[in-house]
Amino acid sequence: MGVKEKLEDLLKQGIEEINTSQDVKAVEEIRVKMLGKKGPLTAVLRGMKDLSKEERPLVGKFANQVRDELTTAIDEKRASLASAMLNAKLAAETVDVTLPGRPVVQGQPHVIQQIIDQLVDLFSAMGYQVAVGDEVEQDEYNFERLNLPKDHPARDMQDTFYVTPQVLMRTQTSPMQARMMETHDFSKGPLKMISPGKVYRRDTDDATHSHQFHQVEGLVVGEHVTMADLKGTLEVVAKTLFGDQLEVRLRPSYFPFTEPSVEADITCFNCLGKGCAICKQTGWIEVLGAGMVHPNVLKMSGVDPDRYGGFAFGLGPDRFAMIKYGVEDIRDFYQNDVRFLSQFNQKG
Ligand code: FA5
Repeated sequence: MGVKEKLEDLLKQGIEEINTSQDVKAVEEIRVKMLGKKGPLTAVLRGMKDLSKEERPLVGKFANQVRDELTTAIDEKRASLASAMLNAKLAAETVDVTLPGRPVVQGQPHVIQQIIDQLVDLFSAMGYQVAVGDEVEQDEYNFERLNLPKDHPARDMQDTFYVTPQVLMRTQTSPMQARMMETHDFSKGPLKMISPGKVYRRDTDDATHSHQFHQVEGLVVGEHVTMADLKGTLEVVAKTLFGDQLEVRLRPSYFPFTEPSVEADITCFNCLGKGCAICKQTGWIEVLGAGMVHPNVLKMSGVDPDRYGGFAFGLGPDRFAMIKYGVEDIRDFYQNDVRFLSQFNQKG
C-alpha cells in the first residue's frame, strides 16, 4: 500500500473511531493513539525520508491535512460530548422551586459578648474610642509600665501563664492604658478609650472566678479630670446595664497603677443585699477596679503628670452578665451548652 493510501485509511479509521466514541476520555485516548509521538501519523511522517523528491512535498501536504482534519474532528467531538454532559447534569439537577423552604436557625452573640456590645455602644455614644489589644502581651506593658516592677508583691495576685520569661497571656486589659497613652497626641484633646477583651489568670475556678475571663478597660486622661468624673461615669454604666434598682458602692482599694484606688461593688442579684452564698454573705458583688491614674504610669508613657491626669477602670463583663441575668455560676458561660446560652436572646 502506498503512503497516500495509508494516510487515507488512517483518516477514515480515525474519523470513525472519533464519531463512535462515548465520552471525553475515549476521545482523548484516540488523540494520543493517532496523533501522539508513537502514533501511525508520526510513523508515516518519519518514513518520508525514503520518498522521492517529487513525492515528498505532496505526501507532506496530505499528511498535514490528515492531521488537521483529525484534530478538528477530535475538538468538535470533545466539545459536543462536554455540552451533552452538561445538559444531562442540568436536567438531572433541576430545582423544584415549589418545595417549601428550610427554616434557617439564627444564632446570636454569646451573652458575655452581648454585655460587651452594650458597653461599647454606651461608651461610643459618650465619645470614647474602642481599642482592642493582644491577648499575648509583653511583661513590660502588662506589669512594668503599670508601676509593677519585677518582684513587686502585687504581681502574685495576677499570677498567669507565661509564654517566655518576657511574654505572657495578659492578666488584665490595663496594658492598653500604656499602649494608648504613648501614642496619643494630648495637644489635640483628652484621651478617652475603652478596651474590651479576654484576660487570663491562674485563678482557681469557682462560682465567681474563671481562669479565663473578660475585662473592659476604660481610661480618660486630659486636663482637669477628677474622681467625680469617675464616679459619675460608673453610675451611668451601672444604671444603663442594670436599671436604677441595684446600687453601686465604692470601697477604698489598692492597685499599683492608680492612686487613690477603689473597688466598685453592685448589690447581689440573688439576695438583693441580705447576704447569701453567692456574695459570700456580704450582699455585694465586686464588678470592677478603678482609680485615678498614678503619676508614675503617666510619666512612663511620656505624659506630663503636672499637666494631665485621669481615671481608669477595669470591669468584668462576666460578673455583669451574672448580675444582669441572675446566673449563679460563672462556669456556665464557658460550657457551651446551647440550651443555657440560647436563653439570652438579645432580641427577646
Ligand atoms: C484589675 O484587673 C485591674 N486591672 C482593674 C483596674 C483597671 C483597676 C484600671 C484600676 C484601674 P481586678 O483584679 O480587681 O483588677 O479585676 C477587675 C475585675 O475583673 C473584677 O472586678 C472582676 O469583675 C473581674 N475579675 C477578676 N478576676 C476574675 C476572675 N477570676 N473571673 C472572673 N472575673 C474576674
